[in-house]
Amino acid sequence: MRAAVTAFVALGANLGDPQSAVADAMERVGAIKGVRLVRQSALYRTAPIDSSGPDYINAVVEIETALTAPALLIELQRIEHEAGRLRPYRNAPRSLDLDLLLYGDARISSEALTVPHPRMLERAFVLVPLAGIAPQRVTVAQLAAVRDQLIEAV
Ligand code: PH2
Ligand code: MG
Ligand code: MG
Repeated sequence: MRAAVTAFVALGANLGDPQSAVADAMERVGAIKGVRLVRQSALYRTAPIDSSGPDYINAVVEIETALTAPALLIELQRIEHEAGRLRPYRNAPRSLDLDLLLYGDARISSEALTVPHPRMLERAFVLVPLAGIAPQRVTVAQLAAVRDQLIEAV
């Protein structure tokens, strides 16, 4: 088996019952064959950023995985699809969004996938939960840069 890689996945939802969708998705990510759930953040209620509709519920999980990044992405997209995710337009309100933030220290730039996630440093809804479970991955300056964005633990 491939050596396990530590990766981080961001979860978000703002349609239907977003709290259940995110909690359920955390379990589903942990149930992917070749993935072990290492840590899960608290759930946070966050104001939409460059998006519309109700507040989001956001969280981040740390996993260990034997899957390649593209194989992991396919599994994450399957879980989004099973949660009823539609993609009518960019940043549309969604029943579930799963974004691969970090995959070891890999830098990936393909049509399907960019890692580290290109907008993660601009978003309190990623940095705050990430800092909660992996403080060594986020700096005080990065958190300070997003402190105007509304976010509260659920
Ligand atoms: N996701 C987006 C765009 N805007 N805003 C919040 N608060 N939470 C999100 O998960 C989110 C967003 C694109 O994926
Ligand atoms: Mg996203
Ligand atoms: Mg996404």
